[in-house]
Amino acid sequence: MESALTARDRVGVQDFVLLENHTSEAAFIENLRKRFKENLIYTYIGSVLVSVNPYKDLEIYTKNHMERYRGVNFYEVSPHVYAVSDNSYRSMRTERKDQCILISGESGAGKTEASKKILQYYAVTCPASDQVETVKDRLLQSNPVLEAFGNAKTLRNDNSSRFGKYMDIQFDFKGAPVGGHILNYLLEKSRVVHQNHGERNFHIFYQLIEGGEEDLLRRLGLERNPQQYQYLVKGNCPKVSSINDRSDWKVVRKALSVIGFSEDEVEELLNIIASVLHLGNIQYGGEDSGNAYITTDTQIKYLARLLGVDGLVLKEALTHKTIIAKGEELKSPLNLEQASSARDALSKAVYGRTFTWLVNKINVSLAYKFFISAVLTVPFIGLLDIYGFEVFQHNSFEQFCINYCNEKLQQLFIELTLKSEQDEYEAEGITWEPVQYFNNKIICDLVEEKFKGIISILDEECLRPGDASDITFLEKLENTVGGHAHLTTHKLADGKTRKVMGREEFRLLHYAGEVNYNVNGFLDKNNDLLFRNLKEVMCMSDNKILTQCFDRAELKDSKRPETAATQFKTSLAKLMEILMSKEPSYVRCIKPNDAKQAGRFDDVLIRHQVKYLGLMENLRVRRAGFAYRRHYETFLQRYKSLCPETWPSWQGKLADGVSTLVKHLGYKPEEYKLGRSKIFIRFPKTLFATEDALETRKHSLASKLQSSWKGYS
Ligand code: AOV
Ligand code: MG
Repeated sequence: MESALTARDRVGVQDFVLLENHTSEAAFIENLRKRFKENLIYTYIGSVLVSVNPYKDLEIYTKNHMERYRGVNFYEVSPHVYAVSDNSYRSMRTERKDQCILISGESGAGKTEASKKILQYYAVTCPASDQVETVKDRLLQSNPVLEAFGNAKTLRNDNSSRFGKYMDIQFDFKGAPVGGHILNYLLEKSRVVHQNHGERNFHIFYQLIEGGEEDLLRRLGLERNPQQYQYLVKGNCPKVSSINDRSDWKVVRKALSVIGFSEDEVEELLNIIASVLHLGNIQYGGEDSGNAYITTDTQIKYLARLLGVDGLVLKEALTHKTIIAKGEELKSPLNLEQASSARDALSKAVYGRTFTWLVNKINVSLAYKFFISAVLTVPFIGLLDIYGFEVFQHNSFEQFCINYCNEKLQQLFIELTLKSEQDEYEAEGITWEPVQYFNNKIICDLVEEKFKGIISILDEECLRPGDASDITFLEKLENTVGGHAHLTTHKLADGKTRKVMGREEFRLLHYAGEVNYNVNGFLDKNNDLLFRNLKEVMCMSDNKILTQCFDRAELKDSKRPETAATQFKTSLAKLMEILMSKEPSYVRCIKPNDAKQAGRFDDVLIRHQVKYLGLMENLRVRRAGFAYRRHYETFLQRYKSLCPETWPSWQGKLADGVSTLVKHLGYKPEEYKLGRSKIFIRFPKTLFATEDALETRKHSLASKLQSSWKGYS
């Protein structure tokens, strides 16, 4: 009977730590299910927020909700992404330590939505001034722009992020957001020229075609029908029911002006977008083995005008290649296949570089104008929203990079929550029953290790002259790391072959599951080369964006650029360093079903995510562990005024001071432990009570002071 149920039976517990049977995965899932049914999508594991995508709009993101979480301690209100936002904000303010909020989960789990909610929370609740209003607007408006150019419909998510994003929000001494900076990671450029069945190209193309004004489309030489464009028909999916390209276009146009793009810049940006579509419609004639020639002159005419280049030179560059050998320029004609891939390489390069330009431009607009070198350091809150782990029927180089990125993030989570936490107890001499967990470092190493890692082997094949191909790369993988526990190829150690796997595939056993990668295209995508003469044409362009994207200096530089995977590896390593230097908070997103449907809680799918996200281990460490820890000095400094023996200063050993202080505050022995250099506090409520006592003392001091002032007047 419903009425006989206690609230706990019906809605579950809001912190898994309170779960009676905390070691049972079934109980964990049951708790998630109960809450999900009641539209309670958020639950804590200590300070980690677990979020289940509701796939419907919930009335929990209003201004009233934001107010409810503002300045309130974590556990006094129901779990919410706003509570995490507020907690990070207050830690940044009180401890003056940079924060970061790491949002993870597989594709479609709700990472991007969560990051937007966090940004909105800061925009609404943080103090403001005129200048700050502009910054807030720009921060918020950078989202629709980057999503238009960097997100697309995939089979997993109608608005899937196809680039990784790390955004720093800077705050001034009053706690007002005053600037921001975005780092972007490896855009999935191949989508510009090819989409799998049921997927789309980047949103911006459809927005422009559906929403662009008549005279704009006329000027760009575009028709209002995505089916006309080769680059938009591959997935056979021009319309998506959850997306309104026409109204999104208006949002993006407005956002571009708010961020500070001039009309000229917008015009040049759209010229580039239209040019990519025209490039895609260039067709070639000629036999497979013979020389290719262009059969579609209209496109060349539009391209020449939109990009401000000489049509003939462009035509020549799209059918020939030039290389410099022994200081001499050699030109040779391309066959049909080569010419098509040269055209596609140009489209990808133009789009990819324009995307980077866009991010830089947004960064200029977000830059904190009063930032004066290191003298005036401003605290940051970083928000990480990357592409989630993904598995398709056909997985290629892009999935390999995306899933590798997720391995790195999982590794960071393990390092910071499971490993370092337990290491610290040990270092501090706190007795502790270790919790076992799967450490995915072994997979990260398999991918990125020097010489023996998959990326190294791939690079080696990319640099090897002669007969190197995707297949020789696979063979090298087989020979070098074939016996690795997390890698399988179709060849067995005894020389026989495995039937379950394609001849061109290798399989990685990722932390989140098995993925078969088809090596077809790995070398080309990793090389990411553009023929010299195509670069030259772009350098000659009148388009001001392109002249910034294609620098003449690049033509003189004979050094081979780093491969795509190695660049990615290096930028991820830098990202990890940035994140390690900040105080992290976590949002762990879970996808409830594969059908993108509201109200459906798929047990198998959810259990799998709970497992690979390491949530049970996280809970175990949390249950047995301590919610807070502070160095003796910091703790004493902050709370010494609450005890007559430690105020105004403690002369003895720090540990003794802290011991005296907490005894005076009435801490019970089970509530805390004293380590070598830190005090460990088991429950948040203990620290909150101490914080409240401090507040009360401050207030009473302030009112005493006020009344004594009144006495003078
Ligand atoms: P992702 O960022 O984790 O996937 P999104 O944040 O784009 O996933 O979420 C996918 C879709 O789920 C959104 O477009 C919404 O329709 C819905 N959704 C997610 N969170 C919420 C929420 N809190 N309330 C209502 N609807 C939500 V990917 O970028 O593909 O890895 O790479
Ligand atoms: Mg996303």
